Amino acid sequence: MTELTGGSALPQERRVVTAIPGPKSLELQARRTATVAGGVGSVLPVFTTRAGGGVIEDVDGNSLIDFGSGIAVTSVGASAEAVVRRASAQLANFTHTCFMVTPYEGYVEVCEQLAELTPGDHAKKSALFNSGAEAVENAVKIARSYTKRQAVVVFDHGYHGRTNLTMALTAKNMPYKHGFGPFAPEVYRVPVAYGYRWPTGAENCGPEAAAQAIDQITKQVGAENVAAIIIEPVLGEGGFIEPAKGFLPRIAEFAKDNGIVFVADEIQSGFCRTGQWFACEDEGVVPDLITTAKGIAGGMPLAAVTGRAEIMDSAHAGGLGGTYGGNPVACAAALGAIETMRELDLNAKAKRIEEVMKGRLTAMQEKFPVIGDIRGRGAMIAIELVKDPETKAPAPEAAGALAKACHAEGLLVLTCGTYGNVLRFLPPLVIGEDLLNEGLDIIEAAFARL
Ligand code: PLZ
Repeated sequence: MTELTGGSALPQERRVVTAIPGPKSLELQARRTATVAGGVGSVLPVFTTRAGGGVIEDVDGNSLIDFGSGIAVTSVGASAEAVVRRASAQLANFTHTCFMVTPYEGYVEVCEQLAELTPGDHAKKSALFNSGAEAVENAVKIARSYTKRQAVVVFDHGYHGRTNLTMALTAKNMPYKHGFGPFAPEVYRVPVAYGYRWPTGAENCGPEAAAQAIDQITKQVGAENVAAIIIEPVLGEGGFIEPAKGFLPRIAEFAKDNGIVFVADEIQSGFCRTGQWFACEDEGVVPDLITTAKGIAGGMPLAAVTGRAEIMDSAHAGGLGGTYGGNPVACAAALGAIETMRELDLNAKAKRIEEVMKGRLTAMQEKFPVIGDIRGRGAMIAIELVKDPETKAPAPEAAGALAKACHAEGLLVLTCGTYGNVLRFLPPLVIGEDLLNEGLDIIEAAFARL
């Protein structure tokens, strides 16, 4: 594979010249602790100076291999040429007018791109926002306004954000919800097809889980009361759970049959991350609404709700918006990111990353039984760690120790999962294959030492 770094000028190499974090990072961390609220965490407190391609440089001169992409954001790299060029030009022209005051072309162009790239050939419209949580909140507003119903159905292990409504939609208590209630009403949670942990086995999981979910919706909520069903086509924070085959199409069909707006939250899984523009394409599911953020704008804050024109237009004029939604610099960055995804064929890159990672991880699983499951698609790959492959008892300590060992060697990895026992790998799609393999070498050595 050639080195396609999205135009980053940074040397694409791992370089560890101090302890990690190094002395300058530790100094900054002390200042940070004095002034930054303790509730805001950091996975690895090395302070960044530059980042691009597949690396992050820190204040101590270390260069880390990036298997995190700032939580699935910098798919095109953190300083992609087209993003920097277009956003810089926009910055020089104007930073803001507020689209609700005087509009500009970039916003319209992003909506045109979204209409083209999202699944389905029906008429589509979009509205732009700042964060993923805000997009999900607006999808709920739009679905309620369209259906004149109130209930929202979400799934076990789901994650949708940290605002009040999206905390209610999110499954996991710690750290997202604990002590922050009361939560928004009319939110109902049903089972998801988690093949690895399904009692009767992964083969039966898709249809069985769908039947259970549908039974709960019809019996406990009433399909006629449901405005929206919201699901991540690959569940991200919950542990990179790919719903077992058949589950998503069945739930989408149930929604269609009952006049429920089916919302795919593609905030983490979208924009080439899984080797397709959107993960729901894998089973040919066409959502009524799609929420996007993260990868859409190469690191600038931008989010969107895109969907069927008649649903999107159901909110009254002036009912949707926000001061910064679809900021012109963020829109310019998004156009640069989308240009990069097309030009470098990042879907193909993501598929190649999957091939390399799954090959290496499968070989590791044979040696290290702590690796219970390998899953995910494209450059959204995870391993679930267990104390014993038979009982599948979660091993969050092992995940924490592994992540720590990787960090010390200059490889940034993240954990996730309801049980905290999943190591997830989200490299920028432009990472070079040498760096990818070097990262996997570090993971393998860390397992050997565990
Ligand atoms: N929906 C599917 O993955 C954000 C959260 C990190 P915001 N995921 C990373 C953290 O601990 O806060 C996410 C997501 C899905 C919604 C969101 C929310 O997106 O841009 O963080 O609001």
